[in-house]
Amino acid sequence: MGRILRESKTWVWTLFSVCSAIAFAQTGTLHGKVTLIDPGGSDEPLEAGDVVLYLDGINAPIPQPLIDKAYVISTKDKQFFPQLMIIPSGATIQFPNLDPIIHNVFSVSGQNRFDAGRYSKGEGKGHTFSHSGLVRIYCNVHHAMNALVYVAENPFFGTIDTEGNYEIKGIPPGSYQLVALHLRAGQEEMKVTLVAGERKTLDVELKLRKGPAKKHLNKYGKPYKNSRKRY
Ligand SMILES: [Cu+2]
Repeated sequence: MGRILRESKTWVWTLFSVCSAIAFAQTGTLHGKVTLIDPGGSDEPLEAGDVVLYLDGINAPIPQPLIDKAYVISTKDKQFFPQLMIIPSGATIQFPNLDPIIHNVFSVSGQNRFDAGRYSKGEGKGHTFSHSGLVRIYCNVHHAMNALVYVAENPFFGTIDTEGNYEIKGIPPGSYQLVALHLRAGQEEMKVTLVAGERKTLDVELKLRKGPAKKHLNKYGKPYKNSRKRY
C-alpha cells in the first residue's frame, strides 16, 4: 500500500510540474527601461522606487496578487517616505511617525478613503486597502506632505531597479495597457500585445510636469491654514 501511495504522489507531482511548465511557457514577459525627461532642462536620473508599473485591462482569469510582505510608509522630516508605492489589493500599509512632531495620514480617494487621526512619534497606524486604483495620501497638518499608492488588482506589476529597468513576468497572452507612474510626471499609458511565450521589450519615457505641484484640500475639503506657527 505504501509503495502505491508513494507512486501516486510521484505521479501527481509529475503531472503538476508538467502542467506548471506548460502554463508558464504560455505566459509572456514584459521588460524595458524607464527614462525620465525634464522638458525644461537636463534629464534627471531615476532612483529605484521612483516609478511603479502595472498592467491594466486583463480579462483572462488571473490569480489574486500575493500579499507576501509588510508595507510601510513613514513620516519623516515632514514628508512621506517612500512617496510612491504599489501594493496588492487587500494589503495593509503601516504609517509609523519618525518625527518628533504630530502628523496625520488621510485620503479622500473614493472607496479607499480613510483617516488615521493625529499621532505623535511611534509605530503609528495602519490601513488596509481593499479597492483597486490610485490613492492620494496626505497629512492634514502639513500641506506639503503627499504620497501616491496604487492598489493593484492583479499580480502583474513591478518597480524599477537602480538602472531604471523593469520586468513583469508570467503575463497571459493578450492585449493590455502598461501604465507607468511617477509622482512628478503623472502617468504614462502604452498599449502592448503579448503572444504565448513572448519576451517583449517596451521602453517607457516619462515627462516631468512643469510648474509647482497642484494644491489640494484638507480632509474637511477646506484650504490649509498656515501651519508653521503651530508646528
Ligand atoms: Cu504632517
